[in-house]
Amino acid sequence: MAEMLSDRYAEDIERACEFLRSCDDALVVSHVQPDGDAISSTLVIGWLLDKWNKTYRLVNENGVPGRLRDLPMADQIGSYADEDAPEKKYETVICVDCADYARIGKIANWIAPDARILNIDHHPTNDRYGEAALIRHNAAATAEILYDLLLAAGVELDEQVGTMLYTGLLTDTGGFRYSNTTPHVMSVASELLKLGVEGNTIAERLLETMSMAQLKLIQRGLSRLTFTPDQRIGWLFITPEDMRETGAVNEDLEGLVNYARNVEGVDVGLLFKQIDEQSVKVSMRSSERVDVSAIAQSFGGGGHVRAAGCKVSGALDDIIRQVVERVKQEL
Ligand SMILES: [Mn+2]
Repeated sequence: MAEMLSDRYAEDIERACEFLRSCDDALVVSHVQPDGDAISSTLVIGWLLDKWNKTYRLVNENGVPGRLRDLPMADQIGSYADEDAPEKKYETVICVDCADYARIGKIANWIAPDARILNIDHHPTNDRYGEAALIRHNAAATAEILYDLLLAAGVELDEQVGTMLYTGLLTDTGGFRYSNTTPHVMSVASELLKLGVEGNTIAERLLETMSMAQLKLIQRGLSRLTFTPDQRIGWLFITPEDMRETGAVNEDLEGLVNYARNVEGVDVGLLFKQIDEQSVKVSMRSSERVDVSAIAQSFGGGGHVRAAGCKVSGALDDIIRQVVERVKQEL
């Protein structure tokens, strides 16, 4: 596996290891509304810093989504709202799974302006911010990069860190189904299973189980599913009332956009989540034909070729019209 990796990548791994070995009192942070890979990657860094007897703090703006709370060490990750601000701003920061620095959200308030930053990520739109950047665009997950890093660091893996890494791989590949499920991903997953990781239990919890609130939200979303006359673009929307009345939380929105995208013949699926009267979060999913990261970037967002997103200011109806028109231009 290692020989497939470029010299540049190997050097970046080495530099990242040096950064981690020499750091202390580090803030480990992932993006706002963290997903499985963001949480897993945060935990893996914490696990490694424990091995090396470093002090650190794990945090993100929103804390750990409910279905990820069973992960080892997950109770160590704090949220911006629930944690006390540090007395002194952090001078050393490790950002995982964050395409750009702004994606850490309000946590930026806890960080010194001249802080040393290590940036570990796999998003194609990552701009290599920070003092040290470890980026591999063709990695399926940040967790996949961290597996390479742990091997290079020469630490012995155990079931605990295996469970974290496996969770990142599983969630960012959609259960080992997306096109990013490479031979390398599968061989890493295989190594992790050998550590005793319970792949089936993790999959059951993260891919199969649904909360009642999530089901009710899907019900509402589906009742509004709309397509262009040629049925190549499909979309649905969710309002703040939907969230309130169903008792759903943000993580319950995950996968909803796929109901639009997965219909036969549809090239792009869109989910519009109204945040308030003046802003809407847009999630985009595409078939191989369309690069939604470019579309998202034109609205100030970013992401991957087949999965991207952005936040747009304006009224819901206007934004739906604008984004659908923009997608039409790409077909
Ligand atoms: Mn990721």
